[in-house]
Amino acid sequence: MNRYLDIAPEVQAALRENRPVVALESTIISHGMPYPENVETALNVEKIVREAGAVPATIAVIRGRLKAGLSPEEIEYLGKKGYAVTKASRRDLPILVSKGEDGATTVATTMIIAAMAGISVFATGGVGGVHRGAETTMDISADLEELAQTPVMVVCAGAKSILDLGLTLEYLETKGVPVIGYGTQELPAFYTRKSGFGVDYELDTPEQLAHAFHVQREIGFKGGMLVTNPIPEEYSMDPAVINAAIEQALAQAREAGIHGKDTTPYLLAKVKEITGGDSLFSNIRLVYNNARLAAQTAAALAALR
Ligand code: PSU
Ligand code: MN
Repeated sequence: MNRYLDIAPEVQAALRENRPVVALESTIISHGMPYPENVETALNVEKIVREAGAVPATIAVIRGRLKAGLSPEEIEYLGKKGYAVTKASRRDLPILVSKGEDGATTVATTMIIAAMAGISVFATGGVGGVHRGAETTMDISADLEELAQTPVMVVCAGAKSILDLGLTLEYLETKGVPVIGYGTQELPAFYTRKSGFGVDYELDTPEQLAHAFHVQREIGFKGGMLVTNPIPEEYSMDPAVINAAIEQALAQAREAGIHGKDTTPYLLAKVKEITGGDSLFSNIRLVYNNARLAAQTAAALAALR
C-alpha cells in the first residue's frame, strides 16, 4: 500500500471482502456549499450510500495524509474550515503531503486516491470541464485529464453551464472517455435535466453501468468513465432562472478578474448567491440521487468479480 495513504478500517474490510464501496469528494464540502449545510449533506450522503448497501469513503488530505474514509469529526473539521482548506487538484497533492497540510479533493484527486485505495465507483455533484472562453484562457479542468487516465467511474449530474458543455464533450471524446447518460440520451446540465447536447450512450440500469465499466477494465483500458445522472424532475430548476444567474455570475467573474483555480468556486458561490437557497436545495438533492445510483452500481460491480 502507498505509504502516504490511510484507508479507514471499515473501508479496508469492505474492499478485502469484495463488498461495494463508494468514494465521495471533499471540495464539494469545503468549497461547494456553506457551513453547516455542507457537513449535514456530507453525512447524509454517507447514510444514503449505506442504506443502498455500500460503504462510503469520503476522500481528503488531512495533515498530509491521503485519506480514503473520514470520520464524522474529520468531515465536520473540513466543513467548518471551508475556504481555508486548500482546494487540491492533481498538482497540489505532492506539496500538501510534503508540507503535512490539509486539502479538499476535487474530482481529479478523489479519483487518484480512490484508485490508489482500490475503489472503483465515485459519486459527486458536478464535474469540472472546459470553461467558456477556454480557446483564449486555456482553462480546462484537470478533472478531464484524470478521467482519461484513472480507472474510476464518476457518477455526476452532468456539468453546470458555467462551462462550455459542447467543448467539454469534445475534449472527453478526444481523450477516449465514455460519457453515459443514465436513462437519457442528453447530457444533463446539473440543475436541469437537459442541456441540448447529446451523450455517447444511454444506459438504464446499475447492472448495465457496472458491466460496461467491467468490460472497459477487462479490455485493459486505463481510464475512467463518466456517468451523467439527471437531477430528479421534482428538484430541477427553471432553465431560464438558472441560466440568467449563470450569465450574471460569469459577468461578475470577468469584472473581478477571477482566474485559475478560483474560477470554479467563485462561479459556484455567485450562482448560489443570485438564486438564493433554491440552487443549494437542488444541489443537495442531486448529490443524494447520485450517491444512491453509485452505491447500486458498486454493488453490481462487486457481483461481477
Ligand atoms: N462543479 C460543480 N460543483 C463542484 C465542483 C465543480 O458543480 O463542487 C468542484 C469539484 O470538486 C470539481 C472542481 O472537481 O470543482 C473543479 O475545479 P476546477 O474547475 O478548478 O478544476
Ligand atoms: Mn481551471
